[in-house]
Amino acid sequence: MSDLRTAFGESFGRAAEGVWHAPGRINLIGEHTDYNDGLVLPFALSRGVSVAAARRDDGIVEVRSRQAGAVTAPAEGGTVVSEGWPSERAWAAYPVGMARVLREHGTGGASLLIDSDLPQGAGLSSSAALECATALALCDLYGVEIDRPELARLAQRAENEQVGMPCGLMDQSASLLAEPGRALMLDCRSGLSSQVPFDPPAAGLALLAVDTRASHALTGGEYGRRRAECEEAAALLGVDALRDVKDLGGALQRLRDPVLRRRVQHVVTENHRVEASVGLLRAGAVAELGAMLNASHLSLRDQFEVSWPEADTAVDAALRAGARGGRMIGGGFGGSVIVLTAADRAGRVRDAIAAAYGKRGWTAPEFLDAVPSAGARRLA
Ligand code: GAF
Repeated sequence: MSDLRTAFGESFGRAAEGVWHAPGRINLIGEHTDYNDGLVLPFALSRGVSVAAARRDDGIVEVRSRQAGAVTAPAEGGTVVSEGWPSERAWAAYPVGMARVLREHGTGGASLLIDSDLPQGAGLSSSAALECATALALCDLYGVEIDRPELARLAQRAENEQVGMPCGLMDQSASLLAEPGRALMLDCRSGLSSQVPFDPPAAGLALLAVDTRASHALTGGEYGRRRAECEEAAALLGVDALRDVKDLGGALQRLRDPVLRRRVQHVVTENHRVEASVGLLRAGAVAELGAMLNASHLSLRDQFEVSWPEADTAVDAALRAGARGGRMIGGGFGGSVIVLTAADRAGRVRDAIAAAYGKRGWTAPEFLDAVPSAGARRLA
């Protein structure tokens, strides 16, 4: 990180006051449940976004990225989305939007140099990592104290209001609250969370993350459409959120629209799978998680309809090669899958996925280490 500090000095011609880091995430299970007030079980990756930063007294946020470009914008003002930024500035909506939300809490302008080792569009939550690293930097620089669950809500708000992406609370919470060797069981209604031990190698297992190389962009309409369908179904069923559906059979009978029925079926059963998965992990039955991952994938593919061909092919190839389970993660329509396998079978599983891709002439997938790692923190 001394490297980023030095680069900041060279880029801005003055010293950084500190360096902050926020990780990307993998969601073990609980997909499209967060904005339904439900349950999720993500953990943080070792990769993420780092920010070197220093205050400015002119009320300006100047963000420079080692991967993207440079953008200057006022720390105070309306929403980035209403300003209609062109696509080459879109990445900067996350830190600038974060600064605008935190402005109400007493932060101000800053110069930020951003570095990321997360593949973009891989569904590993690079946007939330960018928001959370920026949020920590601004709060520390201005001595503003906000507890982490609240900061996660503010980062979600920045993405909802400033960027215009109607995401739930999962990604920001994972980035800010995760602990090494643990998955985070988060109740997205109450905001309460607990740490669940998750250590596949200790059980002779490996969790592979596979970037399917089908890039996703959730600001597109499908994610928002799913969320709207869930809200419509909840309203028709007379509940605040799909979290509150207790009698699934009865609810399905009351809904006429087959699309809404499928959405409800996914959300309700996915919440159950999160609870069951937490039970398995707490009982030390990590290998049995495989069946939960498989059920989640089928539900996301057939009921929620957010999977994509590369994900289905990767999961299918992994299972044929003897993996215990696998599923798409994140919002869908591109991004990554996870695969749980016996550690001594991991090589064979990787080869099988690569071969399935080769047969179809697709760009080779990337395999990442998925080790539950620390949440966001100050590095220097
Ligand atoms: C994306 C969103 F940002 C999350 O809030 C969550 O809804 C996820 O898709 C699906 O579970 O990552």
